[in-house]
Amino acid sequence: MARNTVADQLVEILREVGVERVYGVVGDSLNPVVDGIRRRRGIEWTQVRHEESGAFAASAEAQVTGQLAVCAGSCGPGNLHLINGLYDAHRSMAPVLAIASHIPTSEIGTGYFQETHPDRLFVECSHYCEMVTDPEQLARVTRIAIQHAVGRGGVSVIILPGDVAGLAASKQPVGHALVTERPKVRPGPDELARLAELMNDANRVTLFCGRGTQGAHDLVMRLAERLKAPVGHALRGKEWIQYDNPFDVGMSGLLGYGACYEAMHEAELLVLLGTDFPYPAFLPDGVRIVQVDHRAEQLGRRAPLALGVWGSVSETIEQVLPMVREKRDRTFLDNALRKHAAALERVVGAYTQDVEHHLPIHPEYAASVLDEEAADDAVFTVDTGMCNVWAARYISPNGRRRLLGSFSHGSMANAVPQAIGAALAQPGRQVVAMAGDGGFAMLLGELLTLVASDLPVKVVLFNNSSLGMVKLEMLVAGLPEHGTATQHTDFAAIARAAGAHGVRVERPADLRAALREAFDRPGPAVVDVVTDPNALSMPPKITAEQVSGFALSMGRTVLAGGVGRMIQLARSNLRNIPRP
Ligand SMILES: Cc1ncc(C[n+]2csc(CCOP(=O)(O)OP(=O)(O)O)c2C)c(N)n1
Ligand SMILES: [Mg+2]
Repeated sequence: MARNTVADQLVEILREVGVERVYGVVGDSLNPVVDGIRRRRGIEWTQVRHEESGAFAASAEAQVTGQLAVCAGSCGPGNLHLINGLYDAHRSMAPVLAIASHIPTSEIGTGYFQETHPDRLFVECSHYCEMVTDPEQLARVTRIAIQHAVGRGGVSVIILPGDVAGLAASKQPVGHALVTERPKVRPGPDELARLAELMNDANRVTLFCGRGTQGAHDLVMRLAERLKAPVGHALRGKEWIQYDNPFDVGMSGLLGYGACYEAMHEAELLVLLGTDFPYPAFLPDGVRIVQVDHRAEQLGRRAPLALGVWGSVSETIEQVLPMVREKRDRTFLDNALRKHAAALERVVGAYTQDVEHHLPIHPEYAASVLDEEAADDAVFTVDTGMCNVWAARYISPNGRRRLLGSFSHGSMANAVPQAIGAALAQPGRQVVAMAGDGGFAMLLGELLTLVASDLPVKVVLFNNSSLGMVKLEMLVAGLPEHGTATQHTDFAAIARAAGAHGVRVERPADLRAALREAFDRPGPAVVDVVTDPNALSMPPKITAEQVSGFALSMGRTVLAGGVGRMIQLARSNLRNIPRP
């Protein structure tokens, strides 16, 4: 295609780096870009109903493919709507490029119709945020933006006034090899030697894993075997580390379970692997802490370190393993495995009693049936709220499934928009959105996107007619719940009216068949599961004040939710403990 406008040139560069679609909502100032996409083969304009969804979708696409994804918003309110999704993408380190079109250059600074300052607005949620005012800038700024998003992992924003987008493009050649793969970071020899020394000196070592352990499962297991170390994880590490793990002691954090907290606190040396786990309150005082991360700026953000190792997790373990002596004493590990199994045995029955008849349906039951019925390589997107808890406890990772959420930014309404991005990026793969009724309602327009684009996303709605997570938070704080109830809504009927398959499930006995049917049918489906709003879950460590506050405002407490198939892993790990 002949390059003629600045917008065409932008589209051309996006195609060159493999971008196949741009998510957004059209708008006057964006017209040259949308028109450029219409005329260019190999790239599509993907219409969503809210720009925030476009940013979430791009983020999910980037997270499942590992490649750059793109969203766009028109001037003023159009691109302003991107912001929450961009915050999420940025904090998820998803390489996303946002095109924010802008008011005419001649009007900037005059309080013109729809005027905002995207160059100021998006600074905090991006690595790079620059305005193009001259055609000569476009190619270079676009490349720099892409390199920031890919290289540093996160968002770049190009601000393009509509008049500039429509100008004739520069005649300068744009061809340029862009770097799209991130290298592994190898730590310095001194850090590696010191790391080995700390590991060799400590009798009790615990490994705590985050998202940075992606692709390092086997190496983490080898290190744990060498050190006889329990292995726990943060929520974002779960999908990479919690399966086939003979050292598993569960998860720490507000949604945690099992013996991870104890294993971290009873260790002599705690090794944080690729995690920016945000809760200092769950990290131990008086335990030596080592942190390994490929981003130097993350080191020591949450706890004082005995050693910070600037390196990729896999590269660090590969380099350090030859220097680490095999420990013979399994006592610490075996005790942690026993505690973990016992902790899970205590709660495994939490929801299972008479659950086939319990009305409304217990959400933990719904999550466990979903876990069994979903495909082995399904992508689960999980709304912020109680769905996070159900996913953390019931969705069994296996190295092929994916689990996406708004785990760092914690925004509601992420699940369906993220599912749009995952479904478009990987056609043929099962995509399940675990949505809350509050989250689903918040960006309900995307139900129409699912239908319009005929995306086979299966929305499993945990419909408790409640902003349940906040209700729990209020109870924990000793406050009477207020503003958390929402009206009963038949979302299945809404789905059917929109043209999707919709089924409302009120009886537990109907759940499995409803899920199977939704999975078997082509196209979008909403399985509206009416769930119990009083099914609550508590973190494994809560303070006395929290407990009394909780008990004060609630006659009946469920101090810990159940766990799903991970009990089988815990039980089988017990069998690895050598008999005396
Ligand atoms: C955009 C946004 N607004 C508000 C919140 C605070 N918040 C966190 S979870 C939640 C309730 C979510 O309700 P729902 O989607 O129904 O899920 P549930 O917890 O009931 O399962 C709220 C209001 C948030 N995290 N994000
Ligand atoms: Mg709810």
